[in-house]
Amino acid sequence: MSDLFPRLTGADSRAALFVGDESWTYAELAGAALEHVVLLEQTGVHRGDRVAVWAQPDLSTAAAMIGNAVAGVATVPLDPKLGLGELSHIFRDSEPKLAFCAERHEVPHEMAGVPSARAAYSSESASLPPLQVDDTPALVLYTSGTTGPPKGVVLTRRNIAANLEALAEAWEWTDRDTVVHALPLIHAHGLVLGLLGSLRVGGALHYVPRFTPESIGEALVDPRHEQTVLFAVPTMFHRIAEAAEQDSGLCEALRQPRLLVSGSAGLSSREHERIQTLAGRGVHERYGLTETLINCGVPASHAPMPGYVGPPLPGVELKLVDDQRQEIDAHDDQTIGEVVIRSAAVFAGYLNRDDATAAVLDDDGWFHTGDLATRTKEGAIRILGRRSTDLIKTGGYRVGAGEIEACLLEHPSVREVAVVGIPDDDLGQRIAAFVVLRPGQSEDPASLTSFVAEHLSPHKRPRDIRFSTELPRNAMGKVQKKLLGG
Ligand code: MCA
Ligand code: AMP
Repeated sequence: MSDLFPRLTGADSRAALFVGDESWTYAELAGAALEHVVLLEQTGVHRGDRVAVWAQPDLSTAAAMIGNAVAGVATVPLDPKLGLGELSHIFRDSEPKLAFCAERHEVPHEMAGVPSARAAYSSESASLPPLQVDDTPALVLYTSGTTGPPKGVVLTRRNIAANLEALAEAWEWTDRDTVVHALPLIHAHGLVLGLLGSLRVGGALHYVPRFTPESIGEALVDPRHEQTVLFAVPTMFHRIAEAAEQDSGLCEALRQPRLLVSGSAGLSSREHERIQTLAGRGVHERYGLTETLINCGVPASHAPMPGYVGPPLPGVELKLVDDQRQEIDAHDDQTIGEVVIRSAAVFAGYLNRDDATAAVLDDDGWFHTGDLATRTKEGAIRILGRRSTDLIKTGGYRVGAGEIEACLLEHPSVREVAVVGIPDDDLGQRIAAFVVLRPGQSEDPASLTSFVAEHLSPHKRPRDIRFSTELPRNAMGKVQKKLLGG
């Protein structure tokens, strides 16, 4: 398919999007996207520019993102929970020509220097011109690294189309499916797979604005849907399982979807078993990164494989390499190597960060993920951890320890700090900060957590603050995070 969203080109009255109690057909979404294109013209936005979109749970948010694509403009999605420090970094780095917010929602922070626009599109029926699958940047997704502020991952139309095509094949994903999810519309999982994936296959997305197990259960049994597929992170499956064990209605709802898909972090065998018992079917896991999109997945035609993320998707080349980046040709499910990936979905680079891009993407197009894994003789991949303890996965969010450390070091009472991820049944890892205060200072943990919350998104707040008199260091003076549980 050389058109990114064929069903928006020949737009019809088939449902495309459900948000809360509202819904739009493909023709209405196309009409709304064209209204956004007019707004872009009126505000002097041109092809090749970037436009930020506050990712509020609203039909107009989707229209703005699709309209941006029609205008040849890359979308920079903004988390409505972004801290002011993060927002100024994103605006400085991506220099958007406009920041759009759906009219019914508050703009969380206004920023001088970036014009803002509000609109509620009225959804007149229309069709879009074809969106050529080419190397036009479509999205800039901000994601944390081990150090420094988040980097903008540039994904092109070709990256997105290639990955969605591979997933559609692996999951037998068609226009009969309505994806149900409650993920934020700022990351690959909720935005690329959930929203753009549903539109590309010509199916529908039922977006649940705020995750609760009950709201997911209601969406799964919504009579408007022919068949559903659930996308969620392990924390959500954990909470759904906890609730379903006490709620037979929810348990019944969990039996309805054609496919249950987990990703963004590893789903423990315990949660796999719980869902299998409750739903009478298991969870199909898949593995990816913002920079590569999804690399591996258990195919729908295959039984779920607890502990494994399946083989590489069609069109994805995967190698395991050692510390010297030499290939390890092992298929024994024992030998551990770093996962490196080559595919048409691998990103175009970090925005304004050629140095950081060169560190992970080699001259032959192989992307070094930092994830450690084994491979079975059938080719199934088992993710075992990451090379760096400084990347934390909490609730499926990637959080760089360095970003939180830098924030806490701005606090006048803090002399030293080390941030680590500690294993957590619910979040996978929870963020813990080990803090050494300046002599004579005293602070309570809540004041430090609030300090982080003033600058960064809520999910970056440490759940544990532990005070100590010094941090464990090696002979070179480097903090020994392993001794702190990280
Ligand atoms: C958090 N809270 C806190 C603290 N930390 N309050 C006080 N002190 C703290 N230290 C706040 C939360 O912000 C929330 O606030 C409230 O406490 C309740 O928290 P909780 O119920 O635990 O919910 P949550 O932690 O906010 O959310 C859990 C979640 C969320 C819904 C599972 O983590 C989530 O949406 N995760 C999805 C991440 C994702 O989409 N990742 C995809 C990356 P309030 O109630 O005000 O909100 S893309 C990717 O990874 C690749 C490509 C892939 O493979 O998919
Ligand atoms: P992000 O860029 O937020 O997309 O995070 C990507 C990281 O999430 C990967 O490098 C992995 O460490 C982790 N990840 C994603 N899916 C899985 C999975 N199914 N199992 C284990 N880790 C995963």
